[in-house]
Amino acid sequence: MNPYRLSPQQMAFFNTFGYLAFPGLLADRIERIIAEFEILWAAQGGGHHGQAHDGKRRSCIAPCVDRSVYLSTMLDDPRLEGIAISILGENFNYMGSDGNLYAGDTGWHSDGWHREITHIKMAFYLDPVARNTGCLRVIPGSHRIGDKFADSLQAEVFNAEASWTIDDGDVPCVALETRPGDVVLFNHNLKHSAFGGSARRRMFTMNCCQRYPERLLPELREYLTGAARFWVDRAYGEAMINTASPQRMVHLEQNLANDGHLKALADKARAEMLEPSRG
Ligand SMILES: O=C(O)CCC(=O)C(=O)O
Repeated sequence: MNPYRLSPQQMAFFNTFGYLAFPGLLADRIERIIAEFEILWAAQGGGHHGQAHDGKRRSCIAPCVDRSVYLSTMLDDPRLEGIAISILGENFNYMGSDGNLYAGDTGWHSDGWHREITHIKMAFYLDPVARNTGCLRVIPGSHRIGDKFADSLQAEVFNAEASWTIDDGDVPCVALETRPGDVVLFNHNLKHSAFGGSARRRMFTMNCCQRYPERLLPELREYLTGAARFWVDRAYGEAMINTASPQRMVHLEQNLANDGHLKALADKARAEMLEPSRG
């Protein structure tokens, strides 16, 4: 059994505020992780889908870690797996990964608005980032759907100027400043953003969620349709699937059993879009 677990206090913090930070958690692996990340970009022409990164628009690789045998092992890392198990249960689902060269700000948003199933994102920033140089900013407690505070924010934060006569960058928040090797994690419902980063701000993410009960499988299939805009045919990349141990497969199995509709949707996206989505 994986012995790594969050403490009751970390769990309470996550439940109340919607995020956690783990300074230095992957310091022992970060050099190789960055090297493998750069190999993926080189294989993709340096930027988005065979183009150079122009420093003006976000370039994206999706799936990201799934394309690399080494990066796929991050899902087996007992520290990351133990964190996900603590929040989501032993049989949590891995929900994919994106790799990014950001350029410019990311406005306030949630990654989902999930009422029943908890979804989390682990984010890995590969350069030192601070409040005004592109670190992740979060609004604590904004993930709690049904809570008056979170619901008011959901109605007002997408236009801070009109709602409160303030700039997006002045919305009260916590700035999760990080160095390479740190890990930050948040509930998908949590409002988050980033401001003032460089023209090649490197980060990638890994998403995980609770296993879906049978009655909510249509919702899981709907979630998976979101991958079609990246022109991917399956829920996971080949390296992730082909090198999966039985333990890793626990976290892949439910999506692999429910992604049969994805290829047709990805084919449609390939026919209709000039390039895969940038995010
Ligand atoms: O670092 C950023 O620009 C924001 C990241 C983000 O919004 C996300 O990964 O969902």
